[in-house]
Amino acid sequence: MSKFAIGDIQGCYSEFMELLSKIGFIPGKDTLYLVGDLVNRGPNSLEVLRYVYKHQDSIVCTLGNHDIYLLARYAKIIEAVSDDTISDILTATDSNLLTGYLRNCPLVFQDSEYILVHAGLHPDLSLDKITKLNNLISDNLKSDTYDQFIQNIYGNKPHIWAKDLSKIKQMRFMINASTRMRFIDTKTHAIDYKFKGEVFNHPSNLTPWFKVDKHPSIDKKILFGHWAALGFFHSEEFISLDTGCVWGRKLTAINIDTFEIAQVSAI
Ligand SMILES: [Mn+2]
Repeated sequence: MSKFAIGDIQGCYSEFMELLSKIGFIPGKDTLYLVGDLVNRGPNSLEVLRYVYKHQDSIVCTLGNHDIYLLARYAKIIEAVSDDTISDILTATDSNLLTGYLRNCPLVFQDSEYILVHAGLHPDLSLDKITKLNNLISDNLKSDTYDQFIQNIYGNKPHIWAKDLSKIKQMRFMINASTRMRFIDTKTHAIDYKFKGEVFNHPSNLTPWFKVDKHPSIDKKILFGHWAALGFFHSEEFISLDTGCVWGRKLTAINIDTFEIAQVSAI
């Protein structure tokens, strides 16, 4: 009964299978936490999604920006971006089941020790607020009118949190924070969408979201991905899991009971 967490897979199915065999993952016995971005940019997104769908009873997955992109493409809300690699999912005979699975994944998942999220938790949102917005967004994604919902939540604004935002703007902010955020403005905590570089070489007005004092109600360790340039790190409060497999680097798993790490190189 081991519990593992794995970073951004992004269609790297061969490496995913190699890593699962390396850690000895047994579906039905072990549990696997995935931080999202199962699909896109890599070569075998459809196979990754089918594996996760098949073993969903042993897997917890939070949504990443590329997973939401897939839902938006499936709902025909946006046009294809030139480097996307998800067209075989859109035309697959089981596309409805696979996207249906993603629509049932949360943005944020908590157990007694960990919080799982793709990009991060915004420091201006209390854990209570995060939980409420997470549930509200899940209800909308599961509903029959999810395509209209996705249309409403697509966009960069608002990038600054305010308590008096309308519900839809609160949800848009929450989705962007939990699936896209890396740096935020040191003063306003505005989400920055431009700078994707190294943590030690960032503009002085920006700070990584996890370096801001987090809300005192968040007393669990946060497992996150989305930030290939950051790579793996494990601190008192955070485990960063995206080690850039799709960019030719590594796919990383951590046993979250023993903190043992396993990695495979990109093929
Ligand atoms: Mn991402």
